[in-house]
Amino acid sequence: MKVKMILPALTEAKSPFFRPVKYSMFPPLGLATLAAYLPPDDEVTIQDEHVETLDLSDEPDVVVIQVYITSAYRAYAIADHYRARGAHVCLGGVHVTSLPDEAAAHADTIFLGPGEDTWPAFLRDFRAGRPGRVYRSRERTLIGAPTPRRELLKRNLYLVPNSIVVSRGCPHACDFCYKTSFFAGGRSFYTRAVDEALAEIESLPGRHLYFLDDNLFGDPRFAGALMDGMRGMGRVWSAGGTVQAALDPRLMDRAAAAGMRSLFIGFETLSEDNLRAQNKHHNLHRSYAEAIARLHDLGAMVNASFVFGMDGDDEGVFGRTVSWAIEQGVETATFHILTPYPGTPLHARMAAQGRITTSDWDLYDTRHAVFEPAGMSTETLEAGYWGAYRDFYRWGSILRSAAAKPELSAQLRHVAYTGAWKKAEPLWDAIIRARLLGVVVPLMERVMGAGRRAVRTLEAPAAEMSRA
Ligand code: B12
Repeated sequence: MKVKMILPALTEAKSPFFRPVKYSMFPPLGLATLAAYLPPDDEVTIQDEHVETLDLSDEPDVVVIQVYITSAYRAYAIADHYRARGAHVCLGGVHVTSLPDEAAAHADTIFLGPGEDTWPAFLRDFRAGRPGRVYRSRERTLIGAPTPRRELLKRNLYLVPNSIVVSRGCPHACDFCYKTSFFAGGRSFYTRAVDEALAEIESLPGRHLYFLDDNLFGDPRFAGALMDGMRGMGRVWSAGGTVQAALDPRLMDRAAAAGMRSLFIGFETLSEDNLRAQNKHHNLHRSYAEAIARLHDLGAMVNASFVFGMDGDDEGVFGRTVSWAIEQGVETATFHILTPYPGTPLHARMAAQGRITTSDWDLYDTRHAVFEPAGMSTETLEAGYWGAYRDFYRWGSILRSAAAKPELSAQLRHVAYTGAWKKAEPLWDAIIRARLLGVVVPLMERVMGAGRRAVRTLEAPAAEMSRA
């Protein structure tokens, strides 16, 4: 059987917001996960429109398309194309789960929720000649799940080819998160077996990893055991975590010893009223500043994520948030405009209040205000969002933020990292367009390794002297 798997994208040709750097970051791990359920004699290919031009001239038996909200229209166009060519088209992913009726109009079969139980069930039915129309995930487990077929991914087209997930979902339930609808009807937080996760990590080439888990530390016992198992593997990695986890010294010490180099944290807002209104209770009464300081003390960088446009936000929120992040010495920040994704409690609330202003899914990219904000105009919200990026990544801000750190080596690393990441984005874009990522990324790893060794060599005598 010929199976074609596609991750469509709102591409450069269609959107002025297409950012090659951002979208060349991670390969389509979800599709590689599904491919692992196919027997070796099936012919399977994975194409990711974020990094390559799709070949739509082939004639597969089954087409699998992963649908996100901003790629939904493109996904439906590709689906219609392949249905017209006689393929059996399967649509799944976050957006299909939130709006099944919309997606069903373009599919032979739709899948709701994670695919580990539904996809093999469909394959059995399809081979038996009686595929269903809708498969809804109910049995949620990653124990014994096959390892994603990464050999189908074009590693050299990505900045971080070694992405991995060892858990799904999150123990919390914030109102704006996709989790409520995606994991409806079953467990919404579960992990792999520690030894299976470690075996997958061992199998990855290179040194750097990125855990794409929504909350790697959601189960501290699992995370602790994973960290202990990774100790001594020589890996360096980044992940997403919470303020709560960053303030857990036992867990963070073990994470740092296992090679944690940076943590993406959803601070979301500096206002406790906003946190309460969004049901993000686990951030309440916790010191953000202390969480950041502890990570810095462990040598880990912080990517702080903030959301603008919550009901308690006024026009001053942009300046306050950016200044605060700079004062804390945060290395990178990600800003978003609050986006009510269909299926979330936030969307239900805003729809009930009549505040949703558009259902053009292309605009649901966290850069556009798709609802009426309470504390400012739409224009102010959008302008403030862009202004926050501009102000946070000015050279003056980068230097001020780096100066918040006590040691010279940490200051240098801050400037080098933030500069190389944000200021050099046009250069990265050129590298990506010239298809040179596969050459440049390993080279950078070597240069960064040499840089780290040089700093250690310089710091060793200084440490000796300070002890004397
Ligand atoms: C990595 C990632 C990306 C990466 C790469 C995508 C990729 N390679 O898969 C990049 C950086 C490109 C990206 C971009 C964006 N992303 Co993104 N991304 C993620 C993230 C963090 C992890 C995805 C992942 O790898 N999960 C692990 C794998 C194993 O699971 P999975 O991909 O979900 O696949 C499983 C199921 O979904 C299902 N499945 C999926 N498709 C199909 C199809 C079939 C037929 C079947 C049977 C099953 C099935 O089976 C798989 C196995 O269980 C998710 C958050 C999350 N946890 O899902 C957000 C997420 C998917 N992204 C999101 C968004 C909003 C975006 C952006 C709009 C952000 C932006 N402002 O630009 C862009 C859109 C890009 C575009 N051009 O349109 C939202 C989507 C919301 C929505 N309602 O659609 C999410 C949920 C995060 C959030 N904010 O809540 N993203």
